[in-house]
Amino acid sequence: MATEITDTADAVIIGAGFAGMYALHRLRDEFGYSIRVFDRADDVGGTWYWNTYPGARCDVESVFYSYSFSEELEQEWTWTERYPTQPEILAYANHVADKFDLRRSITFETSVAEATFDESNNRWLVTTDRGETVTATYLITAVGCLSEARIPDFEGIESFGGRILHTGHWPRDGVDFDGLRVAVIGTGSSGIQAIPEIARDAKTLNVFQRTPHFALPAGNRPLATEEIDEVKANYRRYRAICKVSPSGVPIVPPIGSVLSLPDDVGRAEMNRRWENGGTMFMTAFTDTSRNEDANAVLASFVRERIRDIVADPDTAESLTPHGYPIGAKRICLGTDYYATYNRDNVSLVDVRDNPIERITERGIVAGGNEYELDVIIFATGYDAMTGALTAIDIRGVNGLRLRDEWAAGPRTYLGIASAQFPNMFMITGPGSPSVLVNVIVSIEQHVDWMCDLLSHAEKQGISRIEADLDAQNAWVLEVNDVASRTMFVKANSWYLGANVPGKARVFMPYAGGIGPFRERCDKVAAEGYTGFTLT
Ligand code: N01
Repeated sequence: MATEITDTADAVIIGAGFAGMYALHRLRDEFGYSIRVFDRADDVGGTWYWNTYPGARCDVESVFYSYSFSEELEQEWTWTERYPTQPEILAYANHVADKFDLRRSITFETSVAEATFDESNNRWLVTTDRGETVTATYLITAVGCLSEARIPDFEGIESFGGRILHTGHWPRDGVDFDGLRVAVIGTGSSGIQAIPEIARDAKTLNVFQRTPHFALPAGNRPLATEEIDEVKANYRRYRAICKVSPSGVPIVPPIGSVLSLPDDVGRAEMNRRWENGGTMFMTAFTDTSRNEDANAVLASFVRERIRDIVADPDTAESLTPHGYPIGAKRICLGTDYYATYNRDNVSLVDVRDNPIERITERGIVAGGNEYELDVIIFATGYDAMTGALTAIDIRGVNGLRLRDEWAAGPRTYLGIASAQFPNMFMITGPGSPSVLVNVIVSIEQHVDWMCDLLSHAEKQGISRIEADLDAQNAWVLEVNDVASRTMFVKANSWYLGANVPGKARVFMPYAGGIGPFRERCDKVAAEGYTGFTLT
């Protein structure tokens, strides 16, 4: 039986987070395309819609974690804190949706289940879980890099008599922890933000830690009016810096090689940056991201701070990261994170050597002890970068399935296209810098570059845009090569898929920085979209 088509569009966009919203705005309002956007949430915001856990905040400074495409938007929105809270970012997303009238093109509470490329007419056939079937010239995935939440497959989990939560799917009406015995499993960015907040309210908090992460003080604070005014007056200059910088934010320049500087000078700089808070601690020196001896200096400074802050020496030792370079796992920013372990109601359960054995009706069993609990919070992360894409049954030419093609690791050209999946574009796909940089700068670059390509295709009467296999193979090699020269490959992390049992161990993001990536993409465009076949 022929599939009944319920709608026809120029493009289907999957996801109404920051990537989907910007792609919608450009393609609908500038190109005049007919667009259907689908999102499983009941409103815009993507990651910032779902991550409403206590303490959720971005670790990119607010004034730079924002769109640059509209000067009017820049001037009318005023951030209140150095690092924006989740409610403030979501309010910003809502403001953008209102201002550009985005919601009328978005179908909420609807997931895309399948997308199949039809070679007979070079169109995608997109099916939702609500029974819609839309054909579109282009399929644009804006599904987020950290949106497929993961709960490890612990034995007995279904028998737990209390409440189970994941930081990435937090209840919208909040959770009252007053008087409750709570566990947090996981001490990555989400856990490190949530733990101090939950500790203030819960009766007891047990933190189950497998690998200690390096946490730096965020140094969050309200923004002064003069600071806001200065940024607003100079936004064009700041945005230009963000666009060409490696990480998508203006950086405080390094002062030199830590191995060459006198010890007291290096130490003073680390102290200064630690006190100031934020990730600029990581860029204090020129050599710490490539040279392990230099990196060890930075790491041992943080280890000393942990010992200074945490009163109990055994707990301090358990919280101290060893065995991998600082920055190899995503650096975390916290507020009172280490000091939280000095509270009487907080205990660290080190499950590195004694993993969680099972979950029972009453709680968690680890190291032969049963911890009785009312709530278990999984801060256990995501099937990152690929999980949300492979969850959709995407089929390219000859019915090839994306999830099969990527079984040994994702394969893309420039993180934006994949051979044999014509007319499909991934915003912040694997192979792009996205998660290693200010993601909004990355999103704008991807969407703008894709828009230029679509405009070129339209002018040339091209109906099929496909990445070449050779170009893709070369890009995959380059992504791996760039990563192999960094510290990122020296730890288990979600960048490598290491947090998902059975997932191929491949470094997924492009570690060369957004500035160099932009140059590379611009060169491809200037040379007539080399590495693509346009027919
Ligand atoms: O997830 P994670 P996340 N038993 O994967 C542990 C972004 N983000 O949600 O390290 C016991 O980092 C796991 O242990 P280990 C940011 O990019 C940004 O915290 O694998 N423990 C780890 O401790 C970030 O990197 C912001 O040994 C288990 C934790 O769970 C990304 O999202 C805020 C386990 C997972 O850490 C993901 O962060 C929040 C098991 N079986 C998130 N399985 C900001 O902008 C996993 N773990 C500030």
